[in-house]
Amino acid sequence: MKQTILHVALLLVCAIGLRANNIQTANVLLTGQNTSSNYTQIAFDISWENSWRTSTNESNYDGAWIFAKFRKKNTSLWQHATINYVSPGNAAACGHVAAAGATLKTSSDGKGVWMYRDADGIGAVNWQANSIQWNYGADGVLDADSVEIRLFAVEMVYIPQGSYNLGSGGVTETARFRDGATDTYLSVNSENAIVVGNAAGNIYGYGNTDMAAGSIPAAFPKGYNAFWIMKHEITIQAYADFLNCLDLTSSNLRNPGGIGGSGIHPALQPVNPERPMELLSTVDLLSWLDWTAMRPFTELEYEKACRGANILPIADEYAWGNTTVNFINTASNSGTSSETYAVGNCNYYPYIVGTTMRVGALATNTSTRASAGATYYGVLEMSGNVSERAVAAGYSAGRAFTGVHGNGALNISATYDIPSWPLNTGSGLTFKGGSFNDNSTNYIRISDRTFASSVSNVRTAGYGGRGARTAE
Ligand SMILES: [Ca+2]
Ligand SMILES: [Ca+2]
Ligand SMILES: [Ca+2]
Repeated sequence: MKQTILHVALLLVCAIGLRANNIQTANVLLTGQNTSSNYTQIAFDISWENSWRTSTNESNYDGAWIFAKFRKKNTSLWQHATINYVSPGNAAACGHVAAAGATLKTSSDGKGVWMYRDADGIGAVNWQANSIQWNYGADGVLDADSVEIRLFAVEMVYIPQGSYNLGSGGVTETARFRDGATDTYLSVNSENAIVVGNAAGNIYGYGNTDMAAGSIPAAFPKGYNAFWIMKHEITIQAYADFLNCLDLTSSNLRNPGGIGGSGIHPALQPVNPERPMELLSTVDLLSWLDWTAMRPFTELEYEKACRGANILPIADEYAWGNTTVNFINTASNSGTSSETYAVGNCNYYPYIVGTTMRVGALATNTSTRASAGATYYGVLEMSGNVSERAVAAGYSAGRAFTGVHGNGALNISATYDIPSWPLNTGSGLTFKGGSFNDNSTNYIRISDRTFASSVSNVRTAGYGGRGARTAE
């Protein structure tokens, strides 16, 4: 996540760029204030590496989820900025300006914008002189108020709508999803409710485990409809950015340790900003997702994002679509922003590397899906590195989830406050993908559900996460 800080007097002034992961924003400024309609433009440049858009096979693209926080001078509360949304959300309707080659689109709740390629291509993007319209009047800011603005950008991958197969039929995958009548995968062809049972077309947990009777409701995101998922795990920098925007008491409450580096709140500066945040409790993760106006992904969406649409599963496959795993070894530039590994496609088992790996460390200009450890759609670290909490489909605690997004604000206890999101204990969440701190290769298989009902709120090494957003 990338942020830029603006100190604004009368909605004008200067910007500072902070370093973070791969994605960079620069030249952030407020311009074009309209005191009649109470909006101003947030202008910015943005760049990141390894971008793509393709209309063959995967037919998908990467992009950025961009949102802004502001605070009035002499206040400590960073609030979420309301971006102009006029249906259908495109730049022309919403008053945004996108550089040539880019698409800007506001989410219908006005919590942010997506930015992505408007045509097929591959390689780095560097889009300058973009702007998005901030409806400051809707956020209680007066024409003459002094405010600071921070602009954040998170790399995402677009997962297109399409049918896919759930479960692989692999014999080592605990509690795996399967068709009700036969021990093989189940085709998911819509977002309609899926009945739990032992008839063909029903869903079933292998061995009748971690799949309560009833059905998975229509409103539960199943991965058939399009969604965005973060390209990487949440980085330490992205989590530090969040803590730096909370008051000290809240930051201490949400800080599990592990930030490292120099600086004290509200200027925490991680020593390894590009490594994934670990030690996250359930509440830490879900609060970060609420604050960034994203949502958790479901375990069904995880399988879709890994396996791809209309792809026959390979029994016991890993995120990169086969059953061969090579653990990373032989690091170069360890702990830096250019950390790479000469060997391997997955960070797993504590006795090999013994710590987290820089996100994106295995993706290069010449890497393949298998060598980068990437999913069908190009999502990274979905097997290994840090383990990721997903909404579980097996019990009522998770089935209540309807895909509601965070609204950018936490309650007074610095905690997520969306009633339909899973609670911090119980059976509403699962871990997917395994971590460097695990010791069974089963956990890194796409369809393994070993943890389908056993996520607790503890802060443990190897516990991280990532976010998602329903596409529009
Ligand atoms: Ca006005
Ligand atoms: Ca992972
Ligand atoms: Ca909230």
